[in-house]
Amino acid sequence: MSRRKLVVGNWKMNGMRAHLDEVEAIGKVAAQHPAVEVGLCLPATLIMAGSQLKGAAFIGAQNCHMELSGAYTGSLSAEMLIEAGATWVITGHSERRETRGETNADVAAKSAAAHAAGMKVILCVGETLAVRDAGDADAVVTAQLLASLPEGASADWLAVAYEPIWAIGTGRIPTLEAIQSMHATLRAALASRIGEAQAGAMRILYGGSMNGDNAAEIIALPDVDGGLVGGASLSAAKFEPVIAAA
Ligand code: G2H
Repeated sequence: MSRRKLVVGNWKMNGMRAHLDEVEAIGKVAAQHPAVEVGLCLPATLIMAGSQLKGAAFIGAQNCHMELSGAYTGSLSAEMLIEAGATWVITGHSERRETRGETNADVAAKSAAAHAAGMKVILCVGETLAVRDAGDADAVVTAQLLASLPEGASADWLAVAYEPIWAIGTGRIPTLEAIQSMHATLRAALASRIGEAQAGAMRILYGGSMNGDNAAEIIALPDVDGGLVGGASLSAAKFEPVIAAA
């Protein structure tokens, strides 16, 4: 099964208008690597301006509400994000699951709402270090994925990101064997829910301290289809080697 590599920057709560030149530069890097699908999930305040400068990259958001409108102070709907210029959205990032109490059901509802509005989705899952050390990572992450997966999930509009929480922003990554093993486990779990063909077509990204030094060997793994990249996506100079490695 050939799956187009997908490399997406997650700027988290980083980026002011002064950093829009990096968006433009990353868009130009993306144009030099047409075999790779490249995107940047920006803070909401930069989506509209970033979408004017994005070049060959797509612009995404980092969260959306599960409703299309209503009395939800401070929230943004998928329709609003689309109008601003976002075509993808991250759901279920551990930083939201942990600090905002987002549940698997919330993640499924947000993912479904985003799809209904016309967005594509990167759905994140991952285990804590305690779970990994207890030997429960496969079971916990599989359960998290299946409980977070929206009805009708399809490789056309949904990608999964496996992000071990203990690897996020820490400079630590699992062994290559552990990454491949988890991705294969998640693909098998997807097959049990959406069938072999869809599971074989669905992209599963790795996230957690991916950078220009480690991206090539991670993305070369048979069940790794790209990366969700935080710190190393904040400038074109850091992000280019990750994109080139894909
Ligand atoms: C994991 C990743 C981006 P970083 O959260 O989603 O961040 O690459 O900084 O570990």
